[in-house]
Amino acid sequence: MNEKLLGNLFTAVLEGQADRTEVLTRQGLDAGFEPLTLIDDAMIPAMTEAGRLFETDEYFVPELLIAGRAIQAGLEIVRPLLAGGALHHAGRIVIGTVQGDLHDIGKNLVAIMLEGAGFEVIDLGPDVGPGEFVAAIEEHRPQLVGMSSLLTTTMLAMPTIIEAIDSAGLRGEVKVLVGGAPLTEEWAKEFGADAFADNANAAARTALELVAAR
Ligand code: B1M
Repeated sequence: MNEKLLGNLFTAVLEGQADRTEVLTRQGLDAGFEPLTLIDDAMIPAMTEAGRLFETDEYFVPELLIAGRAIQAGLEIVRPLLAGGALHHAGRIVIGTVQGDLHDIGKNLVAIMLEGAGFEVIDLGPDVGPGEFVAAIEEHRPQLVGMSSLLTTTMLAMPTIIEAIDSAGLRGEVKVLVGGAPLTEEWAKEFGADAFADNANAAARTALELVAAR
């Protein structure tokens, strides 16, 4: 029964059935599944499969879009459970997906886990340019800045954004955490990020470490 529910949730996300994803997510929680099990064992694998189908020309952009909407619907259900009664005691982070990049599912998941770890998250959304990051740092004075990128082309915006933060005289005030599928730890360090995380849990853990090390 339990395995079947995970399988059904996987299919609902993969097929872009947002309503069914919501129902199955609620059923999963009622059946005693941990929120992270629903995410890690059904929702994320469905998005990975959608990406594989895209590569083999069985899925196209519209299918990715509706799968994206379905997973977001599921994430909204588990969000309050993961974010908990966040007290914002850990610090403040400004986060966004970089300029030219519309992928925000991973970034949203990272934001949820950061909230769960006690951060106040200022989420700038997708397609965020250097000027917007700088303005948000000036306005919100965070300890951390988080950048996400899912495209090999848009990840090249990260060094530019760090340069803009530097030029504005704010680099000493913030630690920069980056992530996204095409990035590597080595490359992130090379272009001047303070830390890289390859998943949402690691992002929350690393963010806490960065704040503690300040
Ligand atoms: Co696009 N897309 N997409 N897409 N898409 C990928 C990324 C791709 C790998 C698909 C493929 O070819 N297999 C490919 C990129 C190839 C490359 O650059 N190497 C691709 C492409 C090519 C494109 C377009 C160019 C397609 C086109 O138009 N021809 C286009 C670009 C649009 C743009 O951004 N300008 C495009 C568009 C889209 C949609 C808009 C339709 C949709 C996004 C909807 C949305 O996000 N709201 C979409 C989707 C859904 C995907 C796939 C299928 C799924 C991405 C996802 O949400 N994964 C993706 C294939 C894949 O990933 N297998 C693909 C689930 C998510 C939880 O994981 O985002 O990796 P992820 O986040 C993880 C980690 O990376 C990490 O933690 C997260 C949680 O564990 N992480 C961080 C992420 N950010 C972090 C930040 C951190 C720390 C960790 O610190 C701050």
